[in-house]
Amino acid sequence: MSELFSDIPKIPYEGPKSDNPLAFKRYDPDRKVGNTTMREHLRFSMAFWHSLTGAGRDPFGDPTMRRPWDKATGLEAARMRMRGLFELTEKLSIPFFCFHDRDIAPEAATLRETNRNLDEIVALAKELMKGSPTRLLWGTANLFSNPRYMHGAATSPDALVFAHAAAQVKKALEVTKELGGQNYVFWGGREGYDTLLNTDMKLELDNLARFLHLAVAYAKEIGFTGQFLIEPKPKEPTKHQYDADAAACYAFLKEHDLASKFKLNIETNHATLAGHTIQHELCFARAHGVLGSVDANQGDELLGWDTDQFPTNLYTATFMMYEILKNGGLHSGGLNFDAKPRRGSWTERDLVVSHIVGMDTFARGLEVAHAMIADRALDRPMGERYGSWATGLGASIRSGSESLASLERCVLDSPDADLLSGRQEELEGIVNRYI
Ligand code: XLS
Ligand code: NI
Ligand code: NI
Repeated sequence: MSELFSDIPKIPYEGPKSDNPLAFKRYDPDRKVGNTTMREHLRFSMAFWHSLTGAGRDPFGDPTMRRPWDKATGLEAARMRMRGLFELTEKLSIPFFCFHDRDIAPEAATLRETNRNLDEIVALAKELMKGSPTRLLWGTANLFSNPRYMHGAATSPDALVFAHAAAQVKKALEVTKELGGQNYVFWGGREGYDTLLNTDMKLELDNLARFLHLAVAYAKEIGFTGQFLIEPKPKEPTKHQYDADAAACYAFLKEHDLASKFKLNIETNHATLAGHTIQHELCFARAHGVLGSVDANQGDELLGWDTDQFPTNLYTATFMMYEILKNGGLHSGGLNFDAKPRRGSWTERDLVVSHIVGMDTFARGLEVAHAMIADRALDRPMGERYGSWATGLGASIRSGSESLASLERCVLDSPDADLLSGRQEELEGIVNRYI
């Protein structure tokens, strides 16, 4: 089959001394870090919507990107994009991709016809997979672009819209299974509100839970065994998104008896929008056993929206990989580049270089985090800090053998504890030393 990106070579690993923009400096897929290859640690994924469908549009301007399918339309463009996906992931040694139903095939006048378009492209993807190492990390349904979802999908005030969203998820689950998807994601596109003056919050939240239960039941019915994931985001497109952050999602899942079925897909830029660091979100998810997958990108600290930039910050990547390694890896999840080149970076080469830089950034973050963990560089001071809980009184409190009265007896006549320093600057210096 002829190449679509004929100017783009297979990207080689050339090592840290290379100055070739079209080569990896850190990402060497078969190299082991600890007992695991970089490929398996990092489980990179290309986001179909940004890399194949995204065109550089913004609220003030028309598309800027030049792509091989620019002159094609409809199913023909869709076929070219799917071929482009396999070509780019193979050239970049990216083992996975992710998609929304509407990214890969055009919507038609009725759902029946739309599903037929989807089937055609899914058949093509399946065919291409036969000759390719590229696999599906996760699928999802776009429940936010079509005007019918203007007031939400599962949380729409209109029951027929809920039905439409349900039908879309049914099909998206079927095709995700068909393509061997390892996870299925719910990002609450417009599941939130713009004003409480017109919003029955209780009904909407209950409907969201009903919707997720229906999906779980259908997955069971068709034998889809992939992991379900919820992707927190606090705002945009709605003023308040119900899945605001990891803690809000976890509380919602617990409340509605869904916690055993779902984990979280955590996105860097969404954490920033929620007023958290990504490390906080990953740490919270890890602590509660729901760290499922990651949408790896980065925001701009001066902008209050989801800029979806490619991740280039070594500190952030290091802290992310630290949490991921502490989690025992990503399991069925991965690092999905939910990221797009800037509007001004319009060439095919920019698209490829963006991925290379993102992959090298995480490969370096992996090496640094792994070294810090192997040396117990942060674990040792952490152990000292919480030492009082390991034995004596702390151990006794943890085992539940103390009461307010017994604790009062311990301190009534004794001087205050001699506290240890928090040593924050020293710890930051340790991280700097490893980076
Ligand atoms: C949007 C979300 C979206 C999800 C998939 O902000 O990040 O891209 O990852 O629906
Ligand atoms: Ni995302
Ligand atoms: Ni996002």
